[in-house]
Amino acid sequence: MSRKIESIDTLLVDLPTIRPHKLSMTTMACQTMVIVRIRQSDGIEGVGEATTIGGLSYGAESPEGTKLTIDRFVAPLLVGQPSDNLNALRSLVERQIRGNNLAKSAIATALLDARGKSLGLSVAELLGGARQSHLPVLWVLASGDTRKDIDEAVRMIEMRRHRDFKLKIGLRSLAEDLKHVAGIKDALGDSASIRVDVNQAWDEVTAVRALAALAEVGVDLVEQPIGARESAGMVRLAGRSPVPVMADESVADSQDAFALAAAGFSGAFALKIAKAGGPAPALEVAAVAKAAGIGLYGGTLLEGTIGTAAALHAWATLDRLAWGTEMFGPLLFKDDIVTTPLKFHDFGVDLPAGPGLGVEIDEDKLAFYRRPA
Ligand code: MUC
Ligand code: MG
Repeated sequence: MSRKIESIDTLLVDLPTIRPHKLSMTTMACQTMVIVRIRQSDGIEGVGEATTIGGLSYGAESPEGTKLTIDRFVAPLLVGQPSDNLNALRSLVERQIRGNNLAKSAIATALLDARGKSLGLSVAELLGGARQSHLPVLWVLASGDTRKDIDEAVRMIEMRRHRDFKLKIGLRSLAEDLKHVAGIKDALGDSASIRVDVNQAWDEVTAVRALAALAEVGVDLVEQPIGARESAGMVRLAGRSPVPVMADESVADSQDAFALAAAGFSGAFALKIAKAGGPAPALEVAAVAKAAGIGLYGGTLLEGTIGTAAALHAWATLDRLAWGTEMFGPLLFKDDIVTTPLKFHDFGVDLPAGPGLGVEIDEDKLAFYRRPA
């Protein structure tokens, strides 16, 4: 049966965080989600989500801009088109719309959800099939306070919710950051893996000194120490660092991945569906990494449950995630807009069962948290 895309609606949802989340470029007290609802002519609805961090402070696309891009440019292109061929729809969008990968990711997610529901298949099945149904999940310690971070980590380990932790650094002086990281590593010892994310805050000279000191302290991984566009510096740092270096903001899509790999980058890539423009393009980044021998990490832009589920379906299809995942987004928010939250246990999360994403919107919660139109 040939189904058509009948309508595409977007709305903004603001969910408060459980505590301030401090990164080098912003402190979050709330997360804004762009929720996309795509209705097919057979009545089936697919949902998608796009988020970023701190308005325009993390990336070049804001939630408000993403909503506008979808309403003004993507929806008119797609409404009325047959909804069954996702590759044809992707080509249509890619031909007409440059960049705007957050918008593309939310749309691709909603189309996959609708297609999965039409066929009775999960999104992971549409992407070739899951190789794992329980994925490891790290927690980010970002209260800004060493004592509070230690207490939070201890609680997480006791609950068997997380045992890998990422610390957000780069806002304070290097000396203060090193004291903070060493304090947490000393308190947790070998019961936890400690990684840090600098979110581009250092220059290369600072990074050289910092990488050596962080290795001394026992940190397992350093994410994005320098600017997103300083690819040559990322290659140099990864080549000389005593601790593995992960590219995050430097690697959005498969072309970035290829350029870094071809320039000799060794280390790890953080995959994000939002950066790449959807689950399928994010898996293309993974294919380049695999060919280049670069380790993978299932990354988040702090999506809520809908976006997190979409990413989990993609990461579950991979044969190896050397650094696990950080798909904890829904746990950072005080509430949720789905009927059944994701199940986090035993240091990981269960892949939601299909069809589609395997998650359903709670209309009352959505009505409560949505921004007035
Ligand atoms: C980032 O840069 O990794 C992921 C977890 C978190 O707390 O922030 C994000 C973004
Ligand atoms: Mg990062």
